[in-house]
Amino acid sequence: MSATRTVHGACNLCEAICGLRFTVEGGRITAVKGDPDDPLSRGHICPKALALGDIQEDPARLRGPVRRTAEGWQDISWDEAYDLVVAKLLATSRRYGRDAVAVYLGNPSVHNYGILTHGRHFLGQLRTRNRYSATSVDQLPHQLVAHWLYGHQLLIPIPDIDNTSYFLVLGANPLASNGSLMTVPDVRRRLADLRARGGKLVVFDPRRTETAAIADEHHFVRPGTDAALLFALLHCVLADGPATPTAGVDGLDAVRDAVAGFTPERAAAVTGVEAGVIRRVASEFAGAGAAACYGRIGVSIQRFGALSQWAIQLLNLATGNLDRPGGTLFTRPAVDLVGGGLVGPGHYDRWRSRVRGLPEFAGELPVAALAEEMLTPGDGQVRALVTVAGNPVLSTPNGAQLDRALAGLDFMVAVDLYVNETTRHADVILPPTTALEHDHYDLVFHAFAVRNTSRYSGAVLPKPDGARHDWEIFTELARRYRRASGGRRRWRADLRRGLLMRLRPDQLIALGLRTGPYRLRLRTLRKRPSGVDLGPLRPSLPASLRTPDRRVHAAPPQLLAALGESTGELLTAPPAGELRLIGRRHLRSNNSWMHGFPRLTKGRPRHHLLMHPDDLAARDLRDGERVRVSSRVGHVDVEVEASADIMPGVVSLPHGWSHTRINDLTDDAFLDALSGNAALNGVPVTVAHSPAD
Ligand SMILES: Nc1nc2c(c(=O)[nH]1)N[C@H]1C(S)=C(S)[C@@H](COP(=O)(O)OP(=O)(O)OC[C@H]3O[C@@H](n4cnc5c(=O)[nH]c(N)nc54)[C@H](O)[C@@H]3O)O[C@H]1N2
Ligand SMILES: Nc1nc2c(c(=O)[nH]1)N[C@H]1C(S)=C(S)[C@@H](COP(=O)(O)OP(=O)(O)OC[C@H]3O[C@@H](n4cnc5c(=O)[nH]c(N)nc54)[C@H](O)[C@@H]3O)O[C@H]1N2
Ligand code: SF4
Ligand SMILES: [Mo]
Repeated sequence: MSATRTVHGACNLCEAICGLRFTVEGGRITAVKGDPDDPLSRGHICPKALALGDIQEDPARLRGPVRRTAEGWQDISWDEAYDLVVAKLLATSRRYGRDAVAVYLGNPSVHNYGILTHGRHFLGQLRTRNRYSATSVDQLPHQLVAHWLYGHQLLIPIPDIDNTSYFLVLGANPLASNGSLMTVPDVRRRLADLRARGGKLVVFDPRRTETAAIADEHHFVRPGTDAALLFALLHCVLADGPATPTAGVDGLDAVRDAVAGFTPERAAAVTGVEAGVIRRVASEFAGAGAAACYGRIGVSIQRFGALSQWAIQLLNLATGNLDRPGGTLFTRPAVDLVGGGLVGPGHYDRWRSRVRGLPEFAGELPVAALAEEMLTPGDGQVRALVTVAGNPVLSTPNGAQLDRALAGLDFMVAVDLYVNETTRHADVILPPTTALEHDHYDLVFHAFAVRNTSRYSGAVLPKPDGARHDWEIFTELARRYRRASGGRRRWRADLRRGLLMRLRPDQLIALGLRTGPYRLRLRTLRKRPSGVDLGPLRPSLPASLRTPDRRVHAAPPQLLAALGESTGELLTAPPAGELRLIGRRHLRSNNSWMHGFPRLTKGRPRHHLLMHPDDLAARDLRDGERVRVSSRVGHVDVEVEASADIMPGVVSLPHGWSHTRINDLTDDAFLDALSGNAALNGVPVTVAHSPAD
């Protein structure tokens, strides 16, 4: 005998941030639908949203703190857990120095606003230089380039997909991912609309993806060679010179000189894209009137991630498409992280990692260095770890090495809902409430959306007795750590911080909205749970820039120098017969988790290695057989699937699976040199019969 309610909510699983309507019966979710009144997602929903209910019910999900003992996991009280964590971390820091405690923040932490608002109260107190996150296996090149060109790491221009007439996409598959650094729910319909109004979609990807399949044109490009392709496109655009660049841009002359050697013919030999195609795409892009070039994971987690992301910005700038409707524009979010000064502009190379000397960015070191920092003895060796919402054993390069390194730590604590391949090493796991049990405001992804909107969602389900939100866990750890470390006096003096810590996330959001560009009230948003529409992306230059002179710096010295140093390598064709490994995503899976829910994993297997039939034949391999994929750092045995949809010379494995771990093949020494971002795509591998068979 339970009432049925319909409750508005949001999906926080991917960057599309769809508005949802949940049917709740007797405390359980019995149906989930897309919210047609949401001004951004317009009713869109994907199969993963249904899994929000599965996570809620999942018996494997942790409901209270646990401690690892010789006999297995043991329930402990929150009090015991907090005290143990604080005592152990403090002891490590006192004995070996602050840098002996490392932190890894995983992807879901940017989808959970309480972690963003309150995580720093605790993590900041650790004052360690060993801070790591998913950023350096993801969008670090975008942030570095934005920092240099536009003066702030989060000033990332977003494609105006709803108004563009030429959409040039490299290394992204929004039909599977639902968009990234381009929050774009309902992307299939938006791309159909683009084509219906006579626009063109052109995709460069080593695999004929779901997105490539609906494009006007798809071209294979050899993994890791996009920078050569992009500089050749730029070479054509700048040499032909019909387009008018965006106003207020400095440095394009230096760029023209720097890309002089990137002729379409030379780029063709490296990339596998015909010179004629490069010439034609360049001239169509420059002549389209409103065009947007966009590149995502495929061109970020690779050898030349920063140069590729720079080249993408340059292509948009040089053709006047930056800050133009239908081109790429900065957003104007209701809580303004950039303009409101809530996130700093970023800084580069203020310090370096101890062992390999990799540069920090915005206070974080590249996660490819984490395992060696644990395994290499000496002053500053990492001996304890805090992970938050992540699974770096599956998500970061040479995961097997990290797995070994974690086993040797003195202490580890994880704030996570699950025991996973990483948190199984933790001494203590502190599980927070689920996404349905807390309220939500999307601090990050409104800021990267193709339309300005704002939405606050209350909790869908009540918080269970004894449960803790992520932000409450951090607040309590912060209090106890402060007390135990004797920092109380300084803390009292630091009034502003103290006040901020006393506010709940929704109170902070209320402040951010009130002082933001639309002066919104949280009260208004509470009354309109589908969200409010704040209009399309609009030109905002030069006011939105954060460079001191309010001009775009198209040719930062570091990027120019890196281009000069890499030109030789960029224009050298890879050795014949080499196989390069790339990753892929599927609509029904989400990074390293949610592979355990039958409703998402039913149907045909999706973990196979995709390989071109010619490459199979050349190695005497058969479709469906188990093969061994080997790289410098490890090997994986997996079934191979013949596919003409993959470029010859390329193989693809999905990312995030626990039994075919792609990151046991990716290499912690294979990086984007400039940013330190892991080059998880384009890894040289060999494929042969599996010795096990
Ligand atoms: N080879 C290859 N590797 C890749 C990629 C690739 O394309 N190819 N992609 C990279 C990218 S882009 C990313 S972002 C990373 C992602 O990799 P990670 O940073 O490791 O993130 P996830 O796998 O999403 O982390 C999942 C964990 O977060 C926990 N979690 C979920 N929600 C919450 C919450 O609200 N609070 C807390 N405390 N915990 C929560 C889950 O229980 C789960 O254990 O992987 C990267 N690795
Ligand atoms: N369903 C689902 N959605 C997700 C996620 C998920 O795991 N599942 N993860 C979320 C996260 S954390 C992120 S960061 C986004 C990522 O969003 P996307 O970037 O759209 O992610 P992918 O689908 O991995 O697409 C990357 C594409 O790059 C191609 N590629 C690989 N190497 C190269 C290369 O060298 N050059 C070029 N040109 N292409 C290359 C691959 O073939 C693939 O098609 O997705 C988010 N959305
Ligand atoms: S597209 Fe992303 S945000 Fe939308 S329902 Fe699916 S997982 Fe959730
Ligand atoms: Mo990501």
